[in-house]
Amino acid sequence: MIRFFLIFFLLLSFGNSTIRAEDGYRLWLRYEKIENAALRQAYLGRLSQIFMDGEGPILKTAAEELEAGLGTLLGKPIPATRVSGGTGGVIAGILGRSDVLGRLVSDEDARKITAEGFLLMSGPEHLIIAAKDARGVLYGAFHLMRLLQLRLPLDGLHIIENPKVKLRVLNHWDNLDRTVERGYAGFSIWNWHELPEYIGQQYIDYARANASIGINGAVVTNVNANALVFRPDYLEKAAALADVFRPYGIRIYLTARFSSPIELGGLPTADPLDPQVRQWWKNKADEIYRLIPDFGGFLVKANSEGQPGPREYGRSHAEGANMLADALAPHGGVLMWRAFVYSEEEPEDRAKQAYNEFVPLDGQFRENVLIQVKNGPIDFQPREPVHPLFGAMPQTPLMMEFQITKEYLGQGTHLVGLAKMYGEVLQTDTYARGKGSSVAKVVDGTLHGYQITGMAGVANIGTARNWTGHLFGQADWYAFGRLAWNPYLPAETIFKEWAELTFTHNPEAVATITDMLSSSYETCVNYMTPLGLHHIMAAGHHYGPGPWVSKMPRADWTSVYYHRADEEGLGFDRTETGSNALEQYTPDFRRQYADMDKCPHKFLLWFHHVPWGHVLSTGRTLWEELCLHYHQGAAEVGRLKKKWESIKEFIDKERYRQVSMHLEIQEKEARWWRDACLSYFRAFSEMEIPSGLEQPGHTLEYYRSLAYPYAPGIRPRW
Ligand code: BDP
Repeated sequence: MIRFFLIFFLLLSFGNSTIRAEDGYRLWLRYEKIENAALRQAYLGRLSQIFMDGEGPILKTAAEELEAGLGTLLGKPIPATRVSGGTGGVIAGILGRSDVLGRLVSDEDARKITAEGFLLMSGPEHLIIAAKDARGVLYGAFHLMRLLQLRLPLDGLHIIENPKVKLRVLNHWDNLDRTVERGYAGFSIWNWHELPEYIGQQYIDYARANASIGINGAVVTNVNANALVFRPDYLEKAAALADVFRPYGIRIYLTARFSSPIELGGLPTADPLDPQVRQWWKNKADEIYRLIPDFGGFLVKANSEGQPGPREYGRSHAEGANMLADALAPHGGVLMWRAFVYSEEEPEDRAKQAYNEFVPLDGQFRENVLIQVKNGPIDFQPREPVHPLFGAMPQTPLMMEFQITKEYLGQGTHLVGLAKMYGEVLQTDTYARGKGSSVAKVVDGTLHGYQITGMAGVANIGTARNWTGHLFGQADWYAFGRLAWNPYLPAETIFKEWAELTFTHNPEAVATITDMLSSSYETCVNYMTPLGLHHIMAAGHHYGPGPWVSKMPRADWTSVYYHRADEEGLGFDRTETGSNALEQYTPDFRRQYADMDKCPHKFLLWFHHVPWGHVLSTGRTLWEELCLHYHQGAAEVGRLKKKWESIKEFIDKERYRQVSMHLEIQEKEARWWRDACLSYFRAFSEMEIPSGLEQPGHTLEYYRSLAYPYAPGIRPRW
């Protein structure tokens, strides 16, 4: 009997040896030991030791990461030493520091490497990581370990990777009290109260994770800014974070509240042309750089949603931005000024505001200013056409702002692979310089020759043990980093990488996860805002449907403003007969959307008010098509669940369960979206939901009565 149990338990533990308990904390950096002995041996042939050519904090990090990562992957200590002339092993370093690398790397290759880029090249018994700077070496080291994690061969390796975008930054909408605006993964990881003395392990692991995907900047405070962060004691706290980030090649940035000179400095004004105000900012910048010599700069939200700004003093956004840019310039800092502005007076169409405000200012900004533009003209909706500013400001570097946190895309409970959306936006042609003028080319600077370039992602990170709350939210963080490095990477490539790094090497499971991520974006759009609908979420927290929202302090915060449902039809006419927002795009772009009958369906109701009975190219009426999309979306979530169930055996128990539970919620919420929206719109169309489709389980009154005062992520009232 005892023997029987022993054998039973042995079998049990062997059976599970490849699937250990996991809680998601290790992200995509799990470095599981390579099981295949032959493959391990093959790797060891080139990677048995590490020689570092050069020194400094970032190179030290690279050496430590390689030691730890390769050691775990290969199941054997891989020691790192200074380069000594030996050749077997990894030889990593900065070109031109000593002649060891110089001898191994051709001049032609060396010329091709740019700032932060790297060369990864294998020889018979060695592997070279060569770069022009320390960050490049670190990124090369992580790239090498990714190859091993993906079990890819190193024979004949010759890769040159240069980042296409210079500033690859996360934007944390984190408040100093640790609440996170639009955060669904717990509280802020920055514990300001215990800083600067207490350095949480999570800060270090955060920096590692970012460096591993090429992120080189973090704005640690909310765009709805608090001047307190400029108080000397808070600056010391920020300096402590900067010290953690520095060895990982990450710079810290802060959000600057425009009225800080009043609130903190006691000045009577924050007018950007006032000499005292200008001096205050100069002094503040000097103070910051004394503490943080590599401080990145400021991010500013001004004259938007109640935030103070230059317009209060009759000054332009350029005058406001330039004042701050001048304070930062002597230290090499940059100023990221957001284009997400809309004036106090309600406009005929909010989608037009940023363009109207900023295009006339093209060329008026200092050289160290970037204008940070959201991907679409309204506000991170599930699907928006690209922002008309992309391509319209050739003399001003525009940087992309994506939202990684899913404020409008299912928040903490829906699986939606955002890389698909990012890719769709980046690949869109603006036609600014003729065909082929993609948004990616605007952002990477090649279209207009921008000197600085950037991409920002509003972070989805919090104190949740798995960082992002929804485990698949990690894929969005990962994708953001990879796309900021290379905006041309296909979403599927990223998903596949992430699936394999995060879960398993089983090809079937990897393919299934890739497929789940790839299809989930369209699915979500379908059950939330199909056919170009937008901004019909519940008010305030934006959790769940709220197409009936009609009473808010401003009309352009309501849903009825955006969907314009009436007896006649549905949608916002943004053509010549309506707000003519379409006019802000180039003629070739416009041509695709101007005609209701030719407009791609995904933006139909964004650009047109379409009669309910209008027959679309599918042969169905608008109403039928709307019903079908909502139903398809909800049904797809059921299929997502099935796909996940089909790979259960390849996923560890804990993470399997996490995702399963979220999929249950998503399915319930997708149906809620479908039924609430169709019940509401039905009152206008006066048409029935086609009989083959499931009918809403409740009355419209019921859906309207649902209230969630404690839904997460709302901005606290200070
Ligand atoms: C909106 C959010 C709001 C942010 C704002 C912004 O609802 O919380 O402050 O964007 O980007 O999406 O400034």
